[in-house]
Amino acid sequence: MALSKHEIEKRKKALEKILEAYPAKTKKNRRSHIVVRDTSEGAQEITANTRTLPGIMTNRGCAFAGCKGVVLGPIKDMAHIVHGPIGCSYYAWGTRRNKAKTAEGEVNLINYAFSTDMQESDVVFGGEKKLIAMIDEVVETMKPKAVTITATCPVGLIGDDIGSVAKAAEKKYGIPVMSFNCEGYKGVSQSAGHHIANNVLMQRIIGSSDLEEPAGKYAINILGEYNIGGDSWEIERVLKDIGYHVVSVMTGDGSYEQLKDAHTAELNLVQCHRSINYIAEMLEEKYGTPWLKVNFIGVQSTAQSLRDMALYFGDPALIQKTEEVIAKELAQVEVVMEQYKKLCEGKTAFCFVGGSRGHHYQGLFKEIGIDTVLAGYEFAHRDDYEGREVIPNIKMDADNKNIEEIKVTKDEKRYKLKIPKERLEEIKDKIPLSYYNGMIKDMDDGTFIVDDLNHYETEEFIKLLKPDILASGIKDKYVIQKMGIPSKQLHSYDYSGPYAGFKGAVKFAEDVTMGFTSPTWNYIVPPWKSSPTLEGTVTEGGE
Ligand code: CFM
Repeated sequence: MALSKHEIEKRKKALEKILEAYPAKTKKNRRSHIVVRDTSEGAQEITANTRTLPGIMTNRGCAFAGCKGVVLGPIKDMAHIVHGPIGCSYYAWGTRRNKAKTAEGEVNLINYAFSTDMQESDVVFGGEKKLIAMIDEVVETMKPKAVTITATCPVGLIGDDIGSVAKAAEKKYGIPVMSFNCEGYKGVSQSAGHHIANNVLMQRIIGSSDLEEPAGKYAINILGEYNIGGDSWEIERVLKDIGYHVVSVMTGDGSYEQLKDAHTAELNLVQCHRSINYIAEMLEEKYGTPWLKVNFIGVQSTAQSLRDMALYFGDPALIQKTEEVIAKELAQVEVVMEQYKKLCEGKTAFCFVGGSRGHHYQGLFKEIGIDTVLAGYEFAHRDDYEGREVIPNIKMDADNKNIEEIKVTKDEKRYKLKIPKERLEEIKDKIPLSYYNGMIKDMDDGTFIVDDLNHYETEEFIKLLKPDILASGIKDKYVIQKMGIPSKQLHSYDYSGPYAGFKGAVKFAEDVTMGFTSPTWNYIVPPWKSSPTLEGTVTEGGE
């Protein structure tokens, strides 16, 4: 709900109060990462994708997490070897819930973690030998379609040449072996790792098959969908029902075999803009395939995205089929959603997730009557907040320059317009083609937008806004629950899901409602409610 001018001013003052606890320099820094939504100010700017100040308890991950964990990890028929100490792999193993399945007899390595288990002696004397042995073992026993080698921090520090190890292994085994210098420190967050992974996938795999025409009508790729809790399966179920041919999903339940054909699609859908907009842009540049920003989180957004897709292809039969499928799906979910809405109506939420969900889930919350009063991203860039129109104004710093910007050129043989030029002109203002509007413009006056929200601020904003639920991550979840507030993990979905698409929305509504109605809360007494946090007595004479 939008607040009045007076209320907005009050919020701005409250923010100043929260920031007062910081030393002057930190205060200045953090103030630039926080916006109180105020449409009277016009376009509001936020600082994003810069270093977290030392000492601040951030929720961010590292470049390695973004490269191996996020983008590469879900590709099921490739072996993802982590060159580094075991801790990096232990943390990354199975925690992201990017599900994958294969037909009997096909390679599916999704449940494995391959690590070189670097020891102190490898750090001192070099770890290349160990890596070579690891590749031999993995290729011989697992028969992967391709191999990735991802570097963790010590690898970059000691200078192991994973590039030449990869090259030699590729020669030896005749399958692609790709190296990724995605050492954790390579960027300010996992965002850097996304970019590094995007570059190599584009250079080495995408478009590497001989296929010239798509194997089905209305051929699409789904980009930035990682099948967390089965999300992409639910999305694909609906798309296939309408008649789309899904060439590849990047990278949820994805495969090397699918990725090779990705150039044949006639449209690229982009769900998570942050993690994969690089590939979307490069596909457009190289093959002329436009990308469409979609959002399959929430009933209304899903229906809207399906309509946008149908409009792009413009075939009356497809448009009609789309409406039929939407009607059929809505008939199944709307009544149920209404029931959950009755139990959730009027409540408020914080929606703070990595780089895209902080925006996407706000609509779904709204559908069950929950207003988002604070939202933000851990590591997104200004365009994810303010819209892609700000990209030319984003300042490059040393950290950004650290990540290679690769340039792709038009593939003279394969580049073609996927739909007639006049048609493109006609629809370009009606659907978000090659454009993302960002989060801020969708938020109500008086709400907070916070970049890289930290633990101190989380507690302070909870005290100020008293939300009924927090959408968050594992690092802050239990602190929040100990404050007596249900916390819905929106990275792993707390072992639940899918939350995408029509049926996923119902599952989400059910889980959130359960969070509110669980009797657990009657048994939790936050420590400060039963005893003061500080106790002391003043005695005379210093005794
Ligand atoms: Fe994209 Fe993601 Fe996200 Fe992301 Fe992530 Fe994730 Fe996320 Mo956790 S790719 S930016 S790096 S939607 S792992 S599936 S939930 S922080 S908001």
